[in-house]
Order: sequence, then C-alpha cells, then structure tokens
Amino acid sequence: MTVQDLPKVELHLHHEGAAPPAFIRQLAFEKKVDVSKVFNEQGGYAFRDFVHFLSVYEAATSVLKTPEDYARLTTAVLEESAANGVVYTESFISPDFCGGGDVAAWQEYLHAIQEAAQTAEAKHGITLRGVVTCVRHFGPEKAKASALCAAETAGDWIVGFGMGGDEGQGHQGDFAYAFDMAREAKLQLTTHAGEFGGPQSVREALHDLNVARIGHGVRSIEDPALVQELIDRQITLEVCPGSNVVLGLYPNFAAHPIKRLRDAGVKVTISTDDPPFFATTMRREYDMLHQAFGWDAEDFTAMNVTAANAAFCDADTRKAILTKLDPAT
Ligand code: MCF
Ligand code: ZN
Repeated sequence: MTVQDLPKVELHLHHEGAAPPAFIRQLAFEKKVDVSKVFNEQGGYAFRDFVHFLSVYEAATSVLKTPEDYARLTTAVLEESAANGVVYTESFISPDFCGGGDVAAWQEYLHAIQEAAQTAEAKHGITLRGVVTCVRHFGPEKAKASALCAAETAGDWIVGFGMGGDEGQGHQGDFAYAFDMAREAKLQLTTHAGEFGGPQSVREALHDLNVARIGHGVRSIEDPALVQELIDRQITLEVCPGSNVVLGLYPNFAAHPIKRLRDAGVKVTISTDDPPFFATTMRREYDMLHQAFGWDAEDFTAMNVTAANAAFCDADTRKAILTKLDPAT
C-alpha cells in the first residue's frame, strides 16, 4: 500500500471548484451557455493569476442554475473524492450562488445537495458536511445575507461558516457582523487568510473573527510570533499545497512551508481546494508531499487524525471517521 491509498479527511474543498471540466461543459451545452473562455485548448480550466482565477470560477459556476444542477454537481464531486480515498469532506457552499442569498431558495438548493450526498454516502461510504461560505469580494452586506441563510439551516449538516474570495478587498473585521451571527447560531468558523494577504490577514482572522480554523494560513510562516500564537490557540490550518503552487505562492512542493509549520507544532491538514482548477487530486497531493518531504503512512495518518479532530461535525460522526482512519481505535 502506498500513502496515496490511505483513507483521507478533506476540510477545504469549494463545491463548484471541484466540478470536473467535462461536467461544466455538459451543463453549458444543455443550457446553451458560452463557456469557451473558461477552458484552455486541452479542456482544462484556464486562468492567468489569482484574480483571473476568481472570475473564471464565477464564469464556470454560472452554468449551475438550479437545485437539480447542484444535486448533479454533488454526485460528480463526491464520486471523484471517494475515488481518491476521501472518507469525510467538508465543502464550501455559497448562498450567493445557490439562490442569491434568499433563505427559501437556499433551503431548496441545500435539500438537493443533501439528498445527493446521502445517496453518495450509501454508495461510496463518503460523508459530506457543509460550510456556508460568503465571498469576500462580494462585500459585507452579501455576507450578512449568507450568514442569515447559514443561521437558518445550522445543525447536523450545515456545521460551519466561512469566507473565501479576494483577500485584497477590505479586511476580515469588515465581516465581523456576519461571523457573529453564525457564531450565535452555533456554527463553527473558518476563513481564508494568509494566502495572498500575508501574516497580517491571519492575525486579523484570529483577533477580529475569532475563527477556529484558517483556510491556507501558510504565510504565517513569515512571522514567528504568529506561528507561536497558532500553536498556543491550537488553530488548525487547512493547507492546500498544490493550489498554492499553481497560484504562484511557492515555486514547488519542496519550497512549500507545510513541513516547517508542522515541525514547529502547528496543526496542519491537507486539502485540494479546487482540484481540477489546480490539476490535482487528494492522491496527487499525498504523492507530491511524500516525494518532497519523505512523509510516510504514519505522518499522513497523524494529519488525518488532526483533520478529523478539527472537523466541524458532531461527536458521533467524528468517532466514525476516526474508526475509518484507524480501525484499531
Ligand atoms: O482557496 C482558493 C483561493 N483563495 C480564495 N478563494 C477561493 C479559492 N477557491 C475558491 N475561492 C472563493 C471564490 O471567490 O470561494 C468562492 C469562490 O467564488 C466559492 S465558496 C463556495
Ligand atoms: Zn479555498
């Protein structure tokens, strides 16, 4: 058995960002939407840089128009994740794309997604939970509408609230109202920081939003006092090495700070972010990390246990995941 075959926990996956290109092309064909600008000549997603990636993401997402489309997307995404050995995943789902921030419409999308997830769980043994995610460059008002959708549907399945998008726009604290609403609804919190925003954005995430996890967070390595704060506060980083390499943060896996963060004592976990956009899969991430750092099955299992312990799910679900990671427990 290679490290690629291990059962895996993935905490950072954008629902639309995991859409196989062929799936988006098929929906575009059915709905007569022109998505030619979204793809390169090889049929993969085409983007020049981070800001262009965000607009290509939104253009690809524009073909997803109904709850039924999201049910089909969920089936396609979970089939791919299960084929990569993922046993538990939390995906980022945005009311902005699923009903435009309207609570009743959001509930319909959510119902369709959950139903597809239930079928996938029965078929492939993969468990999905949802993290409602606002989009930073859509601004604080839209984030409040997303937080209301999140609060109205919080429970065993919608387990968290988070934020992605362009870190160049505004500050984490501009979204404190939305995060406070989500916290009051007993949702657990994460936000993208320390990717393009640098260490200061991680400090803002910790101090202004009081999140338990950070999406990426890798640029914390540039600030030793911040690394110590992550350790002291037991913050878990949702690290997506392949995404960081493709978006140009680091030239290759060997230069990625995930090992230095882990060696320092920070809780790190491994995810793909938007796998087809970054030409990656969970199996490939494990393979590349094994090659770059020599990590073995024991290392990866330890990081999967860290991920299971940082998952936003309930205690019974967590226990079931931990058993899958190590049947001896
Ligand atoms: O993690 C990557 C890169 N950094 C920031 N944001 C995103 C990433 N992938 C998707 N996103 C954002 C993007 O703005 O999340 C939103 C997209 O619109 C979707 S959340 C369901
Ligand atoms: Zn992300």
